[in-house]
Amino acid sequence: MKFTLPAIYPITDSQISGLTHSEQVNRLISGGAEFIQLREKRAPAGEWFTDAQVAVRAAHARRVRIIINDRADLAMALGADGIHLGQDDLPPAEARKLLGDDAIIGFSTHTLEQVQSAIGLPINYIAFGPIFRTRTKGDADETVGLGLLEQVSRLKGDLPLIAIGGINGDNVADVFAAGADSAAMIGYLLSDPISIEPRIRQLLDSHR
Ligand code: TZP
Ligand code: MG
Repeated sequence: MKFTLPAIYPITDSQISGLTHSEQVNRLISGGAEFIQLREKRAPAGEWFTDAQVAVRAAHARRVRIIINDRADLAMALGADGIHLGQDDLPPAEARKLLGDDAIIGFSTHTLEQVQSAIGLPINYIAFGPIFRTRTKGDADETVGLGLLEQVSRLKGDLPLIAIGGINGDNVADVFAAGADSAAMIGYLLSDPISIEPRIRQLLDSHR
């Protein structure tokens, strides 16, 4: 399956939005999202599984692809389109064995060395960041900045590159200028629940 990344990549967060994952997905899709990651760092699987199931069904009913942060077991149980893995999660090759050739597998990187090691792995994109300071991820790695992002964009070959961390309406154009194919966002898109739909629509209209 050919995988094309939309310019804006929303990631759900129930603490920041104050909304269930399924409600965030509904609002994001109404605003034009085509690819969404469900990310739940606090609730145990049993607590948010039903909500995730509603979110995945809503996405699939509207032909939107949806992947799960961290958990291959959840991605499989939910019939999600794939998974996003961090450096300390299941190795991408193992996740690929579990999820199959068609799954979308994303992989987080924070240094040039990690990017170099990621090239050749069975993944569909790399995420690089945090580009700017972020309050969303408590244990975030050191800020990498636009200069390193640009270096990654020259190094990564054909691998789609997602910039993440502190991206908002004012700096999103800078990450595209530095070579990112897509900008992942949490806080800017979700912190004001009534702005979710207009914000993503506006961003997608400007950066398609
Ligand atoms: N990984 C690196 S930074 C980050 C994650 C999950 C948080 C991104 O959130 P925000 O609110 O867009 O800075
Ligand atoms: Mg992870």
